[in-house]
Amino acid sequence: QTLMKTGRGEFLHKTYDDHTHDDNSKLATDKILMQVASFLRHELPIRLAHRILDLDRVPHMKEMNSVKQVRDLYVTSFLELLSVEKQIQNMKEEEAFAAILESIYERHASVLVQMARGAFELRAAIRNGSISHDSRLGSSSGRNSVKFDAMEDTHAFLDRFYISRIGIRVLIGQYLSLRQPPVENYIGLICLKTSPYEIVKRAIDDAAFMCTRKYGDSPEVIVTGKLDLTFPYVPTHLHYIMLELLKNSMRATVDWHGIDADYPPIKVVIADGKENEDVVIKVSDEGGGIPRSNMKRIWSYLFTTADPAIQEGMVAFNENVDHSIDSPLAGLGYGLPISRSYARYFGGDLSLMSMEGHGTDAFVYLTRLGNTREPLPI
Ligand code: W6P
Repeated sequence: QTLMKTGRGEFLHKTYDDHTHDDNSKLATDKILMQVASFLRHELPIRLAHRILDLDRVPHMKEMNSVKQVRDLYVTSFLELLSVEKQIQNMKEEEAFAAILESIYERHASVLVQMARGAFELRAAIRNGSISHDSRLGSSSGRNSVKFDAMEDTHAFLDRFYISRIGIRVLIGQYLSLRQPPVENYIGLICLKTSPYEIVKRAIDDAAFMCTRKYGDSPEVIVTGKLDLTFPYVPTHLHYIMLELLKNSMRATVDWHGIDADYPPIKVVIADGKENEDVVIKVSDEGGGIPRSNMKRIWSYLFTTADPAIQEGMVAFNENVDHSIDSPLAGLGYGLPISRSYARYFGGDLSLMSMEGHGTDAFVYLTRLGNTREPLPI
């Protein structure tokens, strides 16, 4: 998004247009790629440095091996970026830089799972009392003592960490896909004509496949609203969010009504506001709802019932944007908070309204890309 908002957006558009038939297109594209590479050479070390400092400071988790390993990855990538000249001047340098970014992208693929392991260890430590829920950090009674709520502060840390990771991966992904041959209607990762209906249909198929694999059957899904709507978005992000919601709704419906029951259909509505306003997708189920006292747990990285060592049956075959098969993230209970971070990253949101004893409505708010600034953790 930074690439689109800093004036570089202009260049990115030209990459696609000029590519097509212009004789000068190769030169023009090369120049743009060198500019984008130089921008990333500047921007990425800053972002990595902020995460390294945050990792250094987070109480308890900073001592865990899984978290230390993640820190080491960040340091390695930071140093790799610093080893490159600040200005990328020719295409040989640009290619070398792209190769570095590819290896960084790969190196960080497992970070979410590693951090989840750390969070799980922390939760276990809080449960067995070796870490107290509230503790004082710094001098025990002096002015510098800071109250630390293990649950809330760790959650906030992980939220910052994951949203920052989304941003870093969007920037790298955007640059690397710009280096590929142009695809119609795409600028890098962004599809200018993302169709919520098409994505919802695919997510329904995927969720139904997983639900059937686990329960032997799956509820019907009815989609209504603006089926012909298209808007600029990153399709992989939207697919991730919709798949997560539909899996949850299907599971709740089957659990609530029992295997072999007649299931009330899940209903999806696609709507859009006035020009340049939000696109909203609602997913409604009659799966019995969530007790209000459980709503906080739904969004928590720490309060999840899942154990990283246990894989659930409803495993996604393309659950995350890393396109991994049978994602190791499945069953961690991270799907909803990560989905919300995806929505928030581009200025949208995800919220759940529940009627205990009846069902749940999930609302996905999406912004047309280009209308918002990138939210960065402080
Ligand atoms: C439920 C629990 C849930 C979470 C997310 C989306 C939908 C639903 N339905 O019962």
